[in-house]
Amino acid sequence: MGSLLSTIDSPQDLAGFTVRELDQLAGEMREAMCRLLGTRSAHFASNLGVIELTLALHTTFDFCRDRLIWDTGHQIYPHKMITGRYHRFATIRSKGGLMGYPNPEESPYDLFMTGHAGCSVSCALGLKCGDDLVRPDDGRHVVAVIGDGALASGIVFEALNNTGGLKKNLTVVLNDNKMSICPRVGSISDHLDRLRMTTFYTGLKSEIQRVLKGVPLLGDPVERFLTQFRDALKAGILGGMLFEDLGFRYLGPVNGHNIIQLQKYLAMTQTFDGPVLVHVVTEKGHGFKPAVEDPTSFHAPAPFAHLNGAEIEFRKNPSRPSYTRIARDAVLAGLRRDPQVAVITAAMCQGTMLEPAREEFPDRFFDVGICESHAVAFAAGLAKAGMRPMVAIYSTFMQRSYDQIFQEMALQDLSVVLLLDRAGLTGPDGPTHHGVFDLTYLRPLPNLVVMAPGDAIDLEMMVEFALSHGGPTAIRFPKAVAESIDRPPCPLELGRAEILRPANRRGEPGDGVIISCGTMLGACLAAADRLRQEGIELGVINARFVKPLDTETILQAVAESPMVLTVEEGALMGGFGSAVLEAANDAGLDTSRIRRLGVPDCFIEHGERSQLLADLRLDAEGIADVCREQLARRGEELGARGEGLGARG
Ligand SMILES: Cc1ncc(C[n+]2csc(CCOP(=O)(O)OP(=O)(O)O)c2C)c(N)n1
Repeated sequence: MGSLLSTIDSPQDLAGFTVRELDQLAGEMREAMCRLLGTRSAHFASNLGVIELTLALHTTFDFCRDRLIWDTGHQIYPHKMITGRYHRFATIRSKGGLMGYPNPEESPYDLFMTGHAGCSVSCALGLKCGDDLVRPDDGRHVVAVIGDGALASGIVFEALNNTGGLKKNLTVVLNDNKMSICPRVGSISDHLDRLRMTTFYTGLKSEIQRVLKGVPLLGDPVERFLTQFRDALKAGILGGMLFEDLGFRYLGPVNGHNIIQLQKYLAMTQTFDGPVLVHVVTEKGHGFKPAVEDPTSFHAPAPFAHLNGAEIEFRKNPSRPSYTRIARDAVLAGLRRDPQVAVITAAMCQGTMLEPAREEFPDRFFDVGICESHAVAFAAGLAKAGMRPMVAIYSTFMQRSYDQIFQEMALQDLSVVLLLDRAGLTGPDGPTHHGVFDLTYLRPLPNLVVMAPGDAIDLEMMVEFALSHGGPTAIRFPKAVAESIDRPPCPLELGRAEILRPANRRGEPGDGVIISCGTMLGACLAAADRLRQEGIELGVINARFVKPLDTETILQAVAESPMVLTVEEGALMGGFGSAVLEAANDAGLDTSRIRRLGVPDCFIEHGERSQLLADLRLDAEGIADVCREQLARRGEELGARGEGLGARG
């Protein structure tokens, strides 16, 4: 048989496909996934697991008009392949290419641009209610597909509760592959494990309850026996009791790799009145043995080369450690040093490299699932009880816990350490994952100390400092290979910046100063080196603390320098540069000499991190250019006023 996949421009092309043809198509989609992973890192195992489900959904519903939301969106590749994007599939996650997540700009089949877990049921319910109000005669079906990992998020239960109460016709497909990125955690996963054991159940709870109500309750001990008997009967028969009690009809468990079965039960959902949950059992990595055997490593693996069909070899990763690894090692050192130290992750044990902490300190390591707000409030509880908790969450996902950072952590002045990994531009994941807003949202919170290490040496010291500090702290670091800048040791002191090159040399004012926030420090030093060769002498300051800001050092630099450039890998609005501007303005200094470099007020696309940074001039070349520009502008201004650069102060 020839290639079917290349002939599919839209799901309509699947009409009339036989089961054999759909199975062949599924095989071709798997091959396309493997070819992709030969070139770049991408979400792999989750996508392999939903190929049959995707085909069944698109052959049962008409998503030209019906609505489909994939929770999180990392498992959208098969959907992209059959919704007119196969010819561009090889470009996925590269700059200018397809996004690795749903993107309404690419296709009307993608309704929301998403990447954070847990919002599918809420959005689907909103769509259903909206459609019922705006186009009540259309009878559109609305489907949300959610993984068992995302299911345990608090917001999902808010949505299930709301849906059950509204009794809306909504289909939730629970894609149960027994895994989050790491094995799923918590009691809901135990519940799902029990459900997987049961035989198919169609959710006729109301009928069964009628029968059960007929069982008479007599006096003790017969009453007790019958109550126990009734409960046992209920537990055995009402497989999906949790969902049924939330007002959903439960269908399942259904084999998620059998397209015919899937089509049958998905079609059945269209005939019911009220919300339905279809429990689909899939295998993460299905069809690719190494991924089935190790779904965690194959969630989003590094590019690999095939060997003998089944065996694979990963292309080499850089041997230098990442900032994540430096932070992890400092966390481990803290756990070893002090029995009161604990560490919490929200389903990102692998991404935060905390597996050794999980193995070595099972009592003080907590994976709370995809529940970031709970993670921070839980840490606050630990701190109140006398522990020293550290919460390792990516900057972008930490946004979920903002209210708990404010209320349970900062307002109580509790010693919780936030480790904001992936702060800055994260690269191929794109706008849903860039961690650029944390300084803006953390800065206004009283009590909170906010740090950004200039390099690996700083990061190590900051973790140690945070653990000994008697109040809430946050440390942000990027997704990058760690740099260690060669310089004399400079101990970390609360609210103190580090001067690497004085703005003022031997009593002579220099041409300006660069104030670096975070790991842009290396690029700032390199820019200063380049400019020195051109006769431009710049000072370089490593801010270290965003809050409290070292106003003494920074304001002195502003007062003495004709040009000040702040550099940060984060949103300009409300970020570090804003803090410098505010402080200078409060002190009555001339702020026109300050220029800020960072992420402007727009969402940044996906692409290699280095490319994206260069586009924003956040590399040595860009920083040097901005300095030249600013110095030229300043010179013109002073010239127009008849002052020379000698009147720098
Ligand atoms: C709010 C939030 N926290 C963390 C993540 C990181 N993350 C991406 S996929 C994933 C696992 C999702 O598991 P599941 O929903 O079961 O989907 P599967 O990959 O197993 O298909 C996690 C934790 C995220 N995308 N959003």
